[in-house]
Amino acid sequence: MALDWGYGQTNGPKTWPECFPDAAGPRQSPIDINPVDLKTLNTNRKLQWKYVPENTDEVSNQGYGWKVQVNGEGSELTGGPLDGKYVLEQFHCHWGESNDRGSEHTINGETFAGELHLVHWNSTKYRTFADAAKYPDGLAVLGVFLQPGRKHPELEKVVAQLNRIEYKGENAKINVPLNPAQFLPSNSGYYTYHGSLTTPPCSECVIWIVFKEPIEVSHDQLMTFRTMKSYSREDNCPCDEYKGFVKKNFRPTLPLGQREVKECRQ
Ligand code: 1SD
Ligand code: ZN
Repeated sequence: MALDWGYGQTNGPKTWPECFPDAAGPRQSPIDINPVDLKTLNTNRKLQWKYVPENTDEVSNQGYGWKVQVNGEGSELTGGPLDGKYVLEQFHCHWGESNDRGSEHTINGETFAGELHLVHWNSTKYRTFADAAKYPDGLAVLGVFLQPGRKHPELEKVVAQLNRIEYKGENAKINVPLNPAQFLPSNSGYYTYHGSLTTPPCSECVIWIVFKEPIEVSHDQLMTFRTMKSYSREDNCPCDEYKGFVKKNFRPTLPLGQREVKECRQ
């Protein structure tokens, strides 16, 4: 693959296995969640989270989207399908060219305008994020569907910085406390299954927890995502089909195979 991986014709998800063999594995994400195939999650432990709003650090342009890095100290995701404690590492979003698609997971074929991912790692068993990402129970990612509606005030704290990180490789401090708990739908059940990172290297190390209820973000917030550039300030605009904009960054769904999706009504 001559180009960096991406979401275009020549470097998109179909080409990823050439350079990242895990991408062709049996435990890939995202998947279509079919309500007919669900089993019930057998646990009496409630999924619980605690975050430190002051520990949200900076937002960066990755060339394929934005990512907010978090200092995970004091954060905690426990219970539900998880054993031990997982700490927050970062959060980011996936979106599409228009509001009718953009989520990575789909529900019975239904797509959403976007999907927010809060990426956590197992600090009970592993020493660092990078170490945890080598093991099947290393990461836990919370997925939240985005649908067009009211402006999301907490997300706006990220959106307000995007014009400062127009180009790949740029970053900006988020200078106000931001509470990631505000992204999680209240009283929502969730689906859980064993999967992978949805971007290269597509490592099969993620316990996915996908909330059933979407949250609302505004059309303008989604439009601002699409103004990000996929190349750095010193480079020429690539002549790709998106004219160098991050118009879309979702991976299409992969087969469930032998896996089970479990449902928790919480
Ligand atoms: O897309 C992200 C990627 O940016 C990176 O953050 C990775 C974690 O190292 O996670 C994937 S994802 O599976 O959370 N989409
Ligand atoms: Zn993601």
